[in-house]
Amino acid sequence: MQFPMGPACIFLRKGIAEKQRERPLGQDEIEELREAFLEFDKDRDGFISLGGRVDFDDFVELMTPKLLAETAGMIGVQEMRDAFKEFDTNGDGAITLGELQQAMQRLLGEKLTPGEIAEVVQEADVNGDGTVDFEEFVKMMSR
Ligand SMILES: [Ca+2]
Ligand SMILES: [Ca+2]
Repeated sequence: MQFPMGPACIFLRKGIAEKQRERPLGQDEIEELREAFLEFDKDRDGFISLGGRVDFDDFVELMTPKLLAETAGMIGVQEMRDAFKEFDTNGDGAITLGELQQAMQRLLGEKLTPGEIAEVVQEADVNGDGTVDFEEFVKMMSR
């Protein structure tokens, strides 16, 4: 049976990636854009030509979706921790079958059967204790 680890993983990643895509740009990302902008703006008049005159605000607007899409694929440790917390609702450091099922429904609108949930946990549960801890969660998400 091919289900459900692959598809489930994609759902999980998609959930996180979508959250990433909605976030505002960070200060370092703005700085990065400013540097890129200055490289284009050779005569330093505050405008660059991208098929028309573009000032820095336009440039940020233009580049933001691209930048967010790029970073959405790279899920950092902080995002992993946040995601893990969403699953581990009682905060004991382990995701149980019940918690996973609730989280899938709440976060992703996916109604998996208990059998499917059990398969997800079984696949992720490297040490075989029946729950998914943070380390196992990270491994599962990085596949
Ligand atoms: Ca828990
Ligand atoms: Ca485990």
